[in-house]
Amino acid sequence: MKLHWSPKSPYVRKVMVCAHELGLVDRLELVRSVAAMLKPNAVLMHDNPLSKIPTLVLDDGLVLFDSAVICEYLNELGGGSLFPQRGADKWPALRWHAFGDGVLDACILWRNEREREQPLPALIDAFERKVCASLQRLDDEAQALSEAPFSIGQVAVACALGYLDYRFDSLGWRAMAPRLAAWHAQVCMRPSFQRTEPVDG
Ligand SMILES: N[C@@H](CCC(=O)N[C@@H](CS)C(=O)NCC(=O)O)C(=O)O
Repeated sequence: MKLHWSPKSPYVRKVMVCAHELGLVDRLELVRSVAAMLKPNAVLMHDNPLSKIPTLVLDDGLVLFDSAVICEYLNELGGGSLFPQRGADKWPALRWHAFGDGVLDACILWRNEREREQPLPALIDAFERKVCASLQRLDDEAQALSEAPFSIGQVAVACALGYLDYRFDSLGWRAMAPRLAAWHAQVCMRPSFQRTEPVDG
């Protein structure tokens, strides 16, 4: 399987964390692909016309995106339990997955805006408010995150927090969400997170 990959992308990180958790890393051929909103990548678009990473090309030619679909595919392939199928664990896991991805989506738009020559203050303010409100809500849920079985929900939330460390260091998110920070520190001890720390280059 070929994975369009970058060591910086938090969505790719979700996929790689799942691959490590499921023992599937050796089955992935990593292809370094640059994806930037303003620079569609022709090679990547051959596989994914949306020019986004992660994109997974299966051996039979089927191309999977986005990260949610790829993570679920890997979970099924590896016979894992990262996507609880039913019962009380399913909806909290899927909600945290959407919550983590939503925080990431806001952060990516926020970063794009702040790097423009003349960022729009109202947009910057709106992204900051949404991300900070999400951190406070997740802080209230820190105990639930630690008590629930480890799933795609925790993977997504922890990858979003890792992205804040990587790109929004000055936000000082730990001071706003100390219980969440303690939970995150525990999750970061997992080998799957240690082996997927974002790096420049
Ligand atoms: N919802 C997608 C988001 C993926 C995404 O936006 N990835 C970024 C890299 S971190 C990207 O490919 N950006 C290029 C673009 O938006 O054109 C997923 O979960 O895979």
